[in-house]
Amino acid sequence: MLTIYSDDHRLHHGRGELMDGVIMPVVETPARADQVLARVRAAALGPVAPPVAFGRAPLARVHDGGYLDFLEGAWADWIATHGPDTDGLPMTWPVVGGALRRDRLPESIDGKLGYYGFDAGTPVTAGTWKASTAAADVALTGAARVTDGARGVFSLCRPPGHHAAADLFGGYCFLNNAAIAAQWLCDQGAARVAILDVDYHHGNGTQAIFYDRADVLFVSLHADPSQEFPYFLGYADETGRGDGDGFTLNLPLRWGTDWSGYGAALDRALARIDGFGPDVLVVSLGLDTFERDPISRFRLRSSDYPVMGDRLARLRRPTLFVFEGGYAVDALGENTVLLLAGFEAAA
Ligand code: 6XA
Ligand code: ZN
Repeated sequence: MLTIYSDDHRLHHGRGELMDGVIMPVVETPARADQVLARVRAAALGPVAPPVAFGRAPLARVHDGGYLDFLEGAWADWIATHGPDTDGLPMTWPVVGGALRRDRLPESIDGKLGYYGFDAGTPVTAGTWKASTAAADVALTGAARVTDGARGVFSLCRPPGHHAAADLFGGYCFLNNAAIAAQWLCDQGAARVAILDVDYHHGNGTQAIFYDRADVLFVSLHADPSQEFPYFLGYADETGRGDGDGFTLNLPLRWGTDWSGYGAALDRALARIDGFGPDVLVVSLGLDTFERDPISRFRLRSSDYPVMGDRLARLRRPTLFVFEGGYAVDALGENTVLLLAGFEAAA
């Protein structure tokens, strides 16, 4: 399987995130992608190629123009106010319901961070924009190889993307790599694209981007948002809206879920995708379902990932894997490659 990868991910290296009541060292580190790449090479999964630069147009098909301008200039704005010794983090938010307003974009960088960011765990750094645009290019280049006829391609994106909405960053995500690739595939002529999100966390950004649409099916297995981040989206009663009614399927699972519960939910997800009949499958590939993940509470084992890859291959669709979360760094490369190799073996 071809892997698309860019060293530019290392330009995004946050110092701290607010977790458990204190600023802690970030868990979303460059070592994650480095470790996965090393394992891709050691296991001889296939060739590794750099991305092609697609520019701003495919980003603007998914993200708000004002949001892209903000992200591009956020670090310069931050250091003009606060200097370069800390990263940009929001701390005041325009809550829903009208008690605070979201119809005014503040001129202050602290105001802008709260306007466009939804958590205090996603630091904006000197290299965030460059790394994020490179990650989008990694996803788009993978999508292009799929349209060229590849059966499966792995886009090793970092930073991840599935929490980023049209005009929101959070959950370590800035640009929604999977959504940008899915929209690009639609723009190239795909009539139906399915996105299967197997990250431990709900892909709230991806769901929101496609919530009104019948041409992009969003199916997600994730920790019950009543227990887990992002808390405010990802419930089973969210099924789409308007034309998109019936084209979102959320399968929330309780803390402690192991393969017995996960595999059954995966079969439901795959049956829905099969019924949809997509031209292309985009998999938001998070490996934070692993039993030793430091911030997650599912109990999947390494031996479960080849089985997952095998089942994905049995859909018999051209498939783009877009890397998302996973923080048990010592096992992350192994688990990722086990899944992708399981896919290849059955494809
Ligand atoms: C809260 C947890 C962020 C989750 C990030 C993630 N700081 N999403 O892995 O898939
Ligand atoms: Zn995650």
